Amino acid sequence: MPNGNLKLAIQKSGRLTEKSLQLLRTCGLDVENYKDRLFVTVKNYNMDVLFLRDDDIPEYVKDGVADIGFVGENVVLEKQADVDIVKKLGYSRCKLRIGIPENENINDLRELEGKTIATSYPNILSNYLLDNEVKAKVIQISGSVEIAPSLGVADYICDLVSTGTTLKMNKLKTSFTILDSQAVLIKSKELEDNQEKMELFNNLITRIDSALNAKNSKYLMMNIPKEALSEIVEIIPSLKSPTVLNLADESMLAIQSVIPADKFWEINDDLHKAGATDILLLPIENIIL
Ligand code: PRT
Ligand code: ZN
Repeated sequence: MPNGNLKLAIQKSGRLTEKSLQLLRTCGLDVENYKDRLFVTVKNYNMDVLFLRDDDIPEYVKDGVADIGFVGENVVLEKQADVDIVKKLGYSRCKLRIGIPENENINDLRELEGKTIATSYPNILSNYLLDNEVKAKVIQISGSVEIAPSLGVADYICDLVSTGTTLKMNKLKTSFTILDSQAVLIKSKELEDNQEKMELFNNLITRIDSALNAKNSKYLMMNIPKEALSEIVEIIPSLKSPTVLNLADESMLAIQSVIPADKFWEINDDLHKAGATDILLLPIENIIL
């Protein structure tokens, strides 16, 4: 497909796939059903989406087979591929953590000295230990790392954790965090040499930024008694000054504002106390600042 289209690699099937497609659709890109395809061409943008195993994405982007990719930061750092990490995408958050038997305690990183740690992330872990001047033995295991201590293969493990259930089921608990990870946008170093693709890329970045801004915001609407205006404006944690509109009932006003999504329940009671009624909280698709 040497067609001048921007080539984006995403995970074919796994934890990142749905969220990656969702982000593209929020960016207004019409990505058709991808099942059993190696790639699809976006109908309304000069872009091809390649479906790959997540482990292969950094290398393909480095080699220019794909121009850009959505992939876990943990994979990018482990593969040590020479690509640019452009932006954190806010989904598939997890932590790479040391896991230890639940009956043990570690308070200081130096207590890892001389221990054997099993992991699928030997590069990230070894670098972390080196930076902290701790000498431990790192052994690489490609799957089911969490069973290594009970098999007697390792003292501790270093693995991705999100809810912690897997560790618990294996009588392990979390200790130090080695890396806070999430999906990131990576880009080939050679992309800058291609002006047409860079235009497509920059336009995509604008769309991604607006989608990420919107995800963290909600649209708040309410009616208030006219005399409560200054009190209510104080309560609302708005991005900009709220919009104030007259209503047919001259004793009332309508207020509209964009607020941080996580703040609503903190201010709801105060809004009611100040006399706000008919409060609506709406999702926002995109925000172009
Ligand atoms: O087939 P392919 O190679 O493409 O996929 P994969 O099986 O290698 O990867 P996949 O789909 O499992 O994960 C893709 C990415 O999702 C990872 O690289 C991370 O960036 C991210 N992610 C987020 C996670 C987790 N959360 C996660 N919890 N990846 C793996 N896990 C595993 C972890 O390894 C452990 O086995 O889930 C278990 C722990 O989960 P909890 O909830 O029990 O703590
Ligand atoms: Zn993988």
